[in-house]
Order: sequence, then C-alpha cells, then structure tokens
Amino acid sequence: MCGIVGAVAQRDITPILLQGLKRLEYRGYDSCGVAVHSDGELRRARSTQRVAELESQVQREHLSGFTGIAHTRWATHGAPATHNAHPHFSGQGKGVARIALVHNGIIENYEELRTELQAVGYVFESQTDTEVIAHLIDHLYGGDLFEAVQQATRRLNGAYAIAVFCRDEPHRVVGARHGSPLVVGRGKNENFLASDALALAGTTDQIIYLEDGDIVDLQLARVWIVDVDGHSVEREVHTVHIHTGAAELGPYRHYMQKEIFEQPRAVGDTLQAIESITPELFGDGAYKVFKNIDNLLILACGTSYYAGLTARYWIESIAKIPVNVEIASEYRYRDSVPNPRTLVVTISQSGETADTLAALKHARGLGMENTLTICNVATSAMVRECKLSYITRAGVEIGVASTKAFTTQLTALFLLTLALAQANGRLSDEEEAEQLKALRHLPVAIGAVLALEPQIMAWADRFATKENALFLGRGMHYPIALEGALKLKEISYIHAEAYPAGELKHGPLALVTEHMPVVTIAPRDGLLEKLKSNMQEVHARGGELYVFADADTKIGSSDGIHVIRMPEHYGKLSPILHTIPLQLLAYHTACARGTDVDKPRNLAKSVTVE
Ligand code: HGA
Repeated sequence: MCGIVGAVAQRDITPILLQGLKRLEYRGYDSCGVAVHSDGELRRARSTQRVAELESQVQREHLSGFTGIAHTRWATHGAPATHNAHPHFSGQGKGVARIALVHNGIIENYEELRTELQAVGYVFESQTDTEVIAHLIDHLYGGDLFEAVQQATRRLNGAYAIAVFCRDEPHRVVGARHGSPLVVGRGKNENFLASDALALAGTTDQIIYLEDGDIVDLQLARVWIVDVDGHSVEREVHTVHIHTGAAELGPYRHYMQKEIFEQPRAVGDTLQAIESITPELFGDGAYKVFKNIDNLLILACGTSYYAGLTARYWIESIAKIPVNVEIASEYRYRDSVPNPRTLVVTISQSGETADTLAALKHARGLGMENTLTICNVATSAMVRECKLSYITRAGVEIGVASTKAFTTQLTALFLLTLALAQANGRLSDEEEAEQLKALRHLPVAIGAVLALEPQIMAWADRFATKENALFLGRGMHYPIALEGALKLKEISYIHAEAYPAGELKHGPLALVTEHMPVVTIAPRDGLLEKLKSNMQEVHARGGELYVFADADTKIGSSDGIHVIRMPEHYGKLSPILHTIPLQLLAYHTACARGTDVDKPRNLAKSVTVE
C-alpha cells in the first residue's frame, strides 16, 4: 500500500526520498510523487509511472531541497491520475502553495470537511480524501505547523499516517499516525519519517516506532513526540539492522520466484533451533494463558486467513480445542458472542493489516484479553498490541503475492498446535519427539518439492491459455486449494475457484467441461478414496485433471488425468509441502501470460487501509 518518506536535513534530500520510495515499491502503488522546500517555495513532481520515471523527472526539473516528503499511492479515493497523486498542496487559492502533505489511509468524513473548506474558499484539484487534510491544516495554520496539525487531526475520522511541511517553516516536517504505520529515523542533525524502517535502510538504523495517536515534530536536531492525550512522550529508539540484500533479485527473474525458493531457509529460520516444545515459545506467561482458554478465535485476511483455516484442522485434531476462524473485516463489524476464555489469534505478515488490527481491538473491546499474534515483523503494531506472539522469520517479502510468509505462518501455527496440546496434556514425549523430527525435516522436504519446477512449468504453458480453473482439496488440504486458487487469480488473472472436493456435485460440477482444468491435491490420507471418486466425477464429464499426488497414492496418468508425483508423504505437515507446487504453478502461468508478477494489477502489499 501507500509508502511515505519524509526528511529534514542540511543536504539535498531528494536522493534519500527517491531511494526510500524504491524500497517501498514492493508494497504496490499506482502513482508516486515528491515535494521539496526549494529556495523559499514548494516544488513537486508527480507521476503515474514507476519511481524510476519520477526520478528522471526530478533530475530533468532540477528538483532539490533540504526538506521534503515523498509518496507511493495506491488509490482508494479518485483514479490513479497525476492530479490525484500525492503530495497535495494547499494555499494555491491564495497565491502560492504553503502546505505540502502526503497521506496513507482513508479519511471517512472527507465529504463533510470538503464542503466546509469549499465554503471558506478552498478550491479542490483532486478527487482524493487526502486533499481535505492539506487544506484543513492550511486553514488552521497560524504560524506553527505542529499546532495546526494537532488541531486538524482532531477533526479527522478514519485512518491516517501523514507527513507534512510548510513553506514558512523550512526546517520542519510534522508527522502523525492513527491506524496506519509510521516510523521516525534519527540521524545526526537530520531526521526522517517513513512507513517502515526498510525505506530508511542505508540512511539511518536508529528507528522510533510511533504509536497510534502520536504526532511528531521533526527538526534538524530535535524529534519531539506528543501522544494521543497531548502529552510530550519519549519513545524508545531501536537499532534496526535491515538486510538491504533482501531487495536484490540475484539470479531470479522475479521477487516471487526468489521468495518461493527461499522457503527452505525461511521455514528453517522460523523453527530456529527449537529443542523442545513449550508454550513459552509464544512469550512469557503463555502456559498460564493456554491452560485457561477453552477455544480459539483466529482473525486474519487473505492468505493469512487460509493459514488460519489450515490451523483449525491441526488444532482440533491434535490439541482438541475448538477453533473458529473469521475474516477480520467481517468479524469487526458483526454482532458476535464474546467468551473471555477465548484465545484470540491474529495472523498478519506485516503486523499492520488494518482490518486485522481493528478486529483485534474489537475483540479486546468485547473483553477478550488473551491475545496472540503470528507475525513477520517483530516491531509491528500487531506484536505490540498482543499479549503473546510468535515471530516468523521469513525475511522481507517483496512480491505482492505472499509465498514464504504463508509457509512460515503455517510452520508457526503447527508449533502453536503442539504447544497448546502440550499445555493441555495431549502431547506425549514420543509424539513431541516425532513431530519435532518432522518439523526439522521440513526445509529439506521443501527443497525436494522445489525440484519439481520443470514439470510444473510444462503444465503452466497449458494453463496460460485458459480463463478459468478449479482447485480441489479435502480436509486440511482444502485451505491449500483456496490458497492455490488465490495465487493463480492474483498474478495470472485467470478466474480460479477452490472447493472442498466433496462439494463439487452440489454445484460447481456444472462448470466442468473439457475446457476446465481441475487442479487436485491428492495426499495419501484417510480421505484419499473419497477424493478419487470426486476425481472420477470430473473425469466422466470430460474435465482435465491436474493432480499433485503423494508418491504412494496409486493415481496414475491417463487420458485427461495428468499427475505430478510429490517426493514423499508428509503426514500432518503435508499442507505446507502441497502449497509449494501451487505457488510454482501460479508463478509460471503468470510468466507465460506475461503479467507483472511482482506487482499484480490493483493489488498492494501491507494492506494498511480498510
Ligand atoms: N486515500 C488516499 C490514500 C490511499 C492509501 O493510503 N493507499 O494505501 C488516496 O486515495 O489517495
């Protein structure tokens, strides 16, 4: 989603702003822009193309300055057009621009504010909700930008992270956050703002994570933060070592491919060197929490939601604790019956997913205080908000379509299953040893599945000519079918649906003809014979089956049935392994169709708006 960078320094900051935007490109965006304070006036460049094009524009127009802000926009209000791109200026109606502002989030009361500001003479040049903030700050400005921002934010409903500067205060940038992420980077006689620490890698590693409601005053030698109650606060400065190599492609064609192939390492790192299963892997006091709950409520969105659905099968079967899994954006708005003995589990790669954060707060508001998050970013809002956490160690994920984040979430959720089972006396020493052995074998097992790539590429060429596909799975592989279908639609734009195979005859079988590829996940489990019957139902109607079958399933290739054999059977961890070929199928199909794999149309990463 949107990326923000801001800087106040005693050197030209445009290279820092542009470098920051490049590092935020992975979030997905449809336009970008930069504004600087230059010789007493505000100047900006905006583009609906890539940051590299914006950079050329900046060079052509000799844009430079000591103070500035920059933005990548993922449009929510108003088309992705240059006039809607940030930074937005205010003050034009009265001559020259005075305020420059970038924003991440959605202002829900923007229509009311727009009418009010138009009535006092402000002329709007965009269709964004953002522009009202710029005009509101200009309207309230009485010589102190910080004060104007403080007053303006009191009028805003919705979510925002903003960075703003003013023509009349050349060495000052003010930032504020409420619901969207924003960090401060501290330097020597220079300071920075950004949506995440990665944007500032190479510029500073001294990072302050702002809290919701914070407003920050950034000057050359001062960072002053005021909290939601208007009190001056000190926030901890973290030294954050960002591995900038994450942003390098190496021998791969796309980040998605790189990240698929990083999974043995990512899963291995997520498992760390765990010697034994203990609830404390999830934080101090986890044992007490796990002993005192009688059910789980998993809240997540998108791919993370599918990780939650898979975990339900594991937890109910191994730990024998009832589990509900809900889409966060639904849960937060529906009337539900709270149970204080629920363990609320949120799953989010970034830990900033707006809907999941709001769902978590909603659950807490209903009196459910036992909270745990599975998250890839240790410093994120989600980790700070939850009592317990497990940090996956996927590393920075740049491809918009999640791959290694998903398999590491599954790994962490399997550990959670075992820890819950242990706390409730359902994990014998032998079982623990056996499951740990299986977990340690995972990186090697994933490596063996990755070696199937050439066979999958041959299938992908055929898929590339299709416009529809069905994915089938049963039991704990049904969520994996959902994830496989999501991957294919996200990056290849082929319409794909997933069904539990037993559900086929209740409707989707009507879609099956010789033109419909049906991807089937066929592990050797208790449902195999049932699944084979479902496959026959497809075959009998001329559907083309593409089956990922475990080695010993005795499913052979024949006319209309194509089989790729998985190297071995993985027991309870099978969903993790069966995910890999589906990622590769989606990836190579998208490559064959020539789509922008890492930046699929209309999508963004770190979904920080509702
Ligand atoms: N609502 C603003 C900003 C959108 C955003 O934060 N996207 O991630 C706009 O549409 O410009």
